[in-house]
Amino acid sequence: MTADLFAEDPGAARQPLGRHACLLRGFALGAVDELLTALATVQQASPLRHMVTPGGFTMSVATTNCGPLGWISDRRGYRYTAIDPAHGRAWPAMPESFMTLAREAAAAAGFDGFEPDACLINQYVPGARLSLHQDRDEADFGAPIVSVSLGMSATFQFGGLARTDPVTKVSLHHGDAVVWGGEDRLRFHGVMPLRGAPHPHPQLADRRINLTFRKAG
Ligand code: MD3
Ligand code: FE
Repeated sequence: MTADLFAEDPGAARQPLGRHACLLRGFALGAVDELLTALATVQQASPLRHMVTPGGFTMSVATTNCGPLGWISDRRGYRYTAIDPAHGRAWPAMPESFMTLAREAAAAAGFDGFEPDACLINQYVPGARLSLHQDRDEADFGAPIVSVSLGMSATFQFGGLARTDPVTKVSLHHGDAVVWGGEDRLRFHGVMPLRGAPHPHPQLADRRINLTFRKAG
């Protein structure tokens, strides 16, 4: 008999990244097709776009949002809005498949009752990156953040509570989820320039999509 090690120990794919942070390898794999179908609907209503930072730089990552609140950046700063400035209407609703996945990932990491009101969607093509930053535009740092990676692999870097603290690198692959809460919620983090092999999924061959679920309001 071949032992099903994963079924006997579902914690085997749970990898701690901090006291209150954990990587759930492959957690979203079973939901990928459903997520991509829902994502296409979201993108039709609110297309991906390259936002401008307060310093005047155009981000290499392309961004959109779904849910009651969406994260935006422009010359005036970073903030959450209920309205997509691209067309003046509400951001598209958070798909049920997104919400379920976010709740389940949070619960698997020990955060029961996670109710995100914002999902930031980032698209990376080769060369796109996200420099080291903290997520601190949310009203309440008590809720965790859940991140889901799809498509090409990326090297994620996370540091400490000060920008100059040493960083640790971890590869994030298609289907991985990461949950950051508690004392790890305000760690500096970023994504190295995307490079490497195309992904076998036809819709994700030359890009990486990251879904970041937050309680912003
Ligand atoms: C670690 N996005 O949009 S989410 C972002 O892959 C962002 O697109 C990354 O960082 C991406 O702000 C990674 C993973 C993440 C999110 C929040 C964190 C990691 C975090 C908060 C604290 C520490
Ligand atoms: Fe971030």
